[in-house]
Amino acid sequence: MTERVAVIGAGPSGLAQLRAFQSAKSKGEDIPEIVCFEKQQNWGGLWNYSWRTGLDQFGDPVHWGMYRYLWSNGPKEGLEFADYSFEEHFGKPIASYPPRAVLYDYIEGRVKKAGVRDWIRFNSTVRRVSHDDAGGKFTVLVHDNEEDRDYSEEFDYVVVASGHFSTPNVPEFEGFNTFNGRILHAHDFRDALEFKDQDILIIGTSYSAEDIGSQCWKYGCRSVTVSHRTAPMGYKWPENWKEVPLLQKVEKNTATFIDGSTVDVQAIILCTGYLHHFPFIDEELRLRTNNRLYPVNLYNGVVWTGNPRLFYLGMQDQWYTFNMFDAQAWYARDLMLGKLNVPDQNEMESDIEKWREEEDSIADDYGAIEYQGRYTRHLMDMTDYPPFNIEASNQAFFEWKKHKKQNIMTFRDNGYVSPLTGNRAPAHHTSWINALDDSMESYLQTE
Ligand code: FAD
Ligand code: NA7
Repeated sequence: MTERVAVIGAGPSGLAQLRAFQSAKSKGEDIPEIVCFEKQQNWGGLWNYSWRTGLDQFGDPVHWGMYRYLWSNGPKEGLEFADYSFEEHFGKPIASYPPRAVLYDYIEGRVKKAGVRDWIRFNSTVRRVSHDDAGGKFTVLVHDNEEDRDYSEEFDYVVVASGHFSTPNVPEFEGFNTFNGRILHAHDFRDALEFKDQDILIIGTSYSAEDIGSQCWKYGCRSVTVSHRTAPMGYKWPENWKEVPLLQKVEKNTATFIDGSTVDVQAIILCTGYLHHFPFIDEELRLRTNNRLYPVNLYNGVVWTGNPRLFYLGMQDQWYTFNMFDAQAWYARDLMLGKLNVPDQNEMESDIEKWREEEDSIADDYGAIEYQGRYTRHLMDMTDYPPFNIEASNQAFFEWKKHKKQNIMTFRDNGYVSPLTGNRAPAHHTSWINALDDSMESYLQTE
């Protein structure tokens, strides 16, 4: 086969695409040439931690937004690769909320075994993707960061797997210029110890707000105030934690909320989400969406309807992650291999509309989990991605939701049933509140 595929990004989504092709190859199938461009020095995407914030050593925006002491915010039973169980990787059952380094090791283990590293060009930032309608090819302009050199290559297919939790959404509030402390976005948060003995204000009520607040509390901040735009999170918080309405203004260290209440704080952390930001993709090929379960213009959540040789992986708001990216990658692979086809653009758009209408009628988080599980199964059913027990994954998510409601500071002490092996994960040896060492060595200890 002489066709060429460009994969942009070697995070969990891009690596899923590489593994999907390698899996077909190992079964004797003829596959195209795959070139994966990764701007960082290593694979793993967000799971590849760095202390850096702001700009990287080459002057480009830092991709990473993960921080020290991060433990999975959902159960690992909701993201387990169907072709590579946690038990296979670690040689024993492990607890359900692995810290970042443990998940990184798991992600890396599968692709090391598959032997796809040679398909990746590291230190290579994609600067532009354009399409020549006459010639039918994509041109990908790449910057080699080490050599400070630009070059272009042509491809038959492009898979965008550059993630969408890296460009911060940064609102401004009145008086920020007068604040006598640090104002940062979650993207730049690295070490909770920075805020030890401080009173902190968090804006936002989603995963980052909940987890960064919990981290700071665990590592000794004096108080946490969380300000909401729509609704409070409503968990049973510790006594030095309160939820307040939206921030109205800041004067020096005093924050005033729209109900007139005030609090003095030394740091403000904006946990206000991220933008889908793809400045390197030509306008007519560029995905424009907010963070939702079924973005526009992506047939089966993956195929760019304006040009079905362009794919976007992992662009959904995420309950399911690694296994959903896999299902998407296997599906995209089979389209590229010509084993599957897409209908015409109108049909694709009306199918998308049906999924989006359904999404709009979802009543609660349980409905959203069930919906994304169903979407993942829909893709999985079309390919040879090993079928796994979606109901068991849904169940793990449902129990996770209940455990969070029972106690937001101890939910990570629970274990769930693997959708692959059917085994229930053991409890971690130390309660999350007391486990200050997030290293892999510590997590994998049995006592
Ligand atoms: P990413 O992991 O973002 O990887 C994208 C890759 O593309 C990166 O390596 C990047 O360097 C590269 N790239 C980007 N632009 C270019 C370019 N122009 N040229 C070349 N390369 C490029 N999910 C969970 O399941 N559990 C969790 O606990 C969890 N915690 C999270 C915590 C935080 C703080 C954040 C931000 C996200 C978290 N997530 C979590 C969700 C996370 O999005 C997924 O787990 C996963 O990392 C998404 O994989 P991805 O490959 O789509 O994107
Ligand atoms: P999310 O899940 O997109 O949530 C963003 C939050 O920020 C949400 O609570 C929003 O409130 C809030 N927000 C956004 N803009 C504003 C403004 N202008 N004012 C006040 N509040 C605002 O992002 P997260 O970072 O929490 O999570 C993203 C991923 O990172 C996730 O997958 C995790 O695994 C880690 P709203 O409810 O819309 O009023």
